[in-house]
Amino acid sequence: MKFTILATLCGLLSLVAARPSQPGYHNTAVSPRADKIRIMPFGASIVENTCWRAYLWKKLQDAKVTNIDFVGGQSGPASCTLNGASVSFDPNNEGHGGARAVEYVQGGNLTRWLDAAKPVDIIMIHLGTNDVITKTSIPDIIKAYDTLLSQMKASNPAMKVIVSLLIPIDPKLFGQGATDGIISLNAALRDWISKNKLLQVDNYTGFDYVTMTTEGEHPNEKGSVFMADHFYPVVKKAIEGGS
Ligand SMILES: *[C@@H]1O[C@H](CO)[C@@H](O)[C@H](O)[C@H]1NC(C)=O
Ligand SMILES: CC(=O)N[C@H]1CO[C@H](CO)[C@@H](O)[C@@H]1O
Repeated sequence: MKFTILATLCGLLSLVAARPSQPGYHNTAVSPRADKIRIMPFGASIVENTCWRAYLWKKLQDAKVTNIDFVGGQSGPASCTLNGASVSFDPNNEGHGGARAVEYVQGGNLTRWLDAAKPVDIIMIHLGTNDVITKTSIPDIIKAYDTLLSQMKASNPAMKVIVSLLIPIDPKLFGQGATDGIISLNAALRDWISKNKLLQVDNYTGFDYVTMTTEGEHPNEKGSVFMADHFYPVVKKAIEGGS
């Protein structure tokens, strides 16, 4: 009896394993490729102007995960230092200061950028802070996320989508409404990420906007280290697979 159950289980498992890769499939590696695994950082100024990408790149290199290429038409920041030492990293990204998710959808920007960088294997997203600051409603932001996700899947159905919850912002900067808006958007994003079986990075919990940002919004060195540390296990797993 036990044996039969085990055999049945094994049969089921091999069926699951034999299925072609599905959108949002968590625990498989990106299909083996001769060239490098292409990873697009996507968002607004927190993606464009801060050093978490540099620290993430360094952590991956230090862990001998070197078969990667960060992609995108943007290139920066010009330099990043960590504990006083300069960090070398791949600066390519699609972070655009001031950008909103709803604008990206209207402009068709992401589709153009994905086309230019094709194939994108993994996308890392931190996006929506400016939508909240400009008082876009949460349902409208989530609708934009829906459209962006369909654009990613159209570009590469096997694309692994990593979505970061938004880091908090100081109410001194844009008022309590914006600070609370980030919390509401994160709650909606948690549901959306889980509904769509995407990979989540929690960059909210434990992030302190007083000590970890330069002015209440953009991560300083400490905040960028925090973000890199939180992206790292999720990105590494997406690259390598395994559970
Ligand atoms: C997005 O696309 C629109 C339409 O082409 C363009 O006007 C806008 O500048 C683009 N946004 C960014 C951040 O590149
Ligand atoms: C403290 C905290 O929130 N940790 C979470 C950070 O993000 C990773 C990836 O989503 C989670 O696994 C941690 O629990």
